Amino acid sequence: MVRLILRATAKDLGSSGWDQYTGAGRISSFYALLAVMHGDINNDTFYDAVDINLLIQQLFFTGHYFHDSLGDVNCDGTYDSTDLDYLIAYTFNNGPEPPICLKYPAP
Ligand SMILES: [Ca+2]
Ligand SMILES: [Ca+2]
Repeated sequence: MVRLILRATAKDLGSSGWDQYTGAGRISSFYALLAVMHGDINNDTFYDAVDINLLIQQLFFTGHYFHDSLGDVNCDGTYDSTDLDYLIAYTFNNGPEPPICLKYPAP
């Protein structure tokens, strides 16, 4: 799983896709961490009411509290009220765990 995440979030170098000289490209620890951290907005390794509160703050009030992809709990490429519903369902109603997001391109 770690290899999959590192490959999927690496910045492609050289020929498009995997090649013998640069492999999958340059590892991006930032995007690799984002792939597994989204939803855990305060980065304390738990999904809880604090994360829900942070998402509410960014969705409905002024301010920008976290990288946009951290709020994309359902991995659809944006954060909105459906991510809030997803996080609430997981935290309080035994909903599905937030998936690993591999779609964010490496910088
Ligand atoms: Ca958290
Ligand atoms: Ca989303």
